[in-house]
Amino acid sequence: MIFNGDYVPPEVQIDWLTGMMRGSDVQQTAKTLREMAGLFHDADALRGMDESTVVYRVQWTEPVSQGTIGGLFWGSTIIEPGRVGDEYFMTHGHFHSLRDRGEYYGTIGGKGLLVLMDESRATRTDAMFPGSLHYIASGLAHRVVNTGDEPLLFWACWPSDAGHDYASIKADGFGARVLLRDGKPAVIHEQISAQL
Ligand code: PAN
Ligand code: ZN
Repeated sequence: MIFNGDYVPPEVQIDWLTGMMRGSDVQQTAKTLREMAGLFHDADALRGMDESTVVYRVQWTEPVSQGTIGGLFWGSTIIEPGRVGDEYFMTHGHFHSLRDRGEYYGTIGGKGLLVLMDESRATRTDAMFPGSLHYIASGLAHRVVNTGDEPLLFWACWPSDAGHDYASIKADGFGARVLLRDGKPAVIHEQISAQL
């Protein structure tokens, strides 16, 4: 059935070490500080920065249309080194719209932290370094933070029907932030307000 000629996957080439992708099907986006306003906790520090600064770039291929059950997407993300105030550059982060869809991340260069959060806001981090492989279990929101002084590059593979839920992260953030403390990155967990 799959060989009957109805479906020919698009040709794409990747450069493992730089994260570059080539092919007619490749899509790309660059996220600037302007688009990320509200995600960093220090609004004053953000106001003092050039809002056209690129925080990260994503390239990816969608060999089947979004929402297709059983397909896979593939892409790279490069996060620049930098901070807004004491908070390291990072991705937006998201839950998958279909919560029971997982993902793989694999790191090529740089160093950072993968921040994972479940629906109850319990949050933990995994170290990212060249060669680190991350199985992101279904139900976990995921964000990557570049804690190094060079670009952080990782590849990702995710289900074509996963979808991205950015709204809940924009509204409530993650349960922890990665901040510069005493000259090194520290994971600062949110204060849980007392329940009456
Ligand atoms: C990744 C991410 C990519 C950018 O491909 O989409 O790293 O991060 P944000 O989407 O949070 O801006 C992925 O997790 N796809 O599902
Ligand atoms: Zn994802």
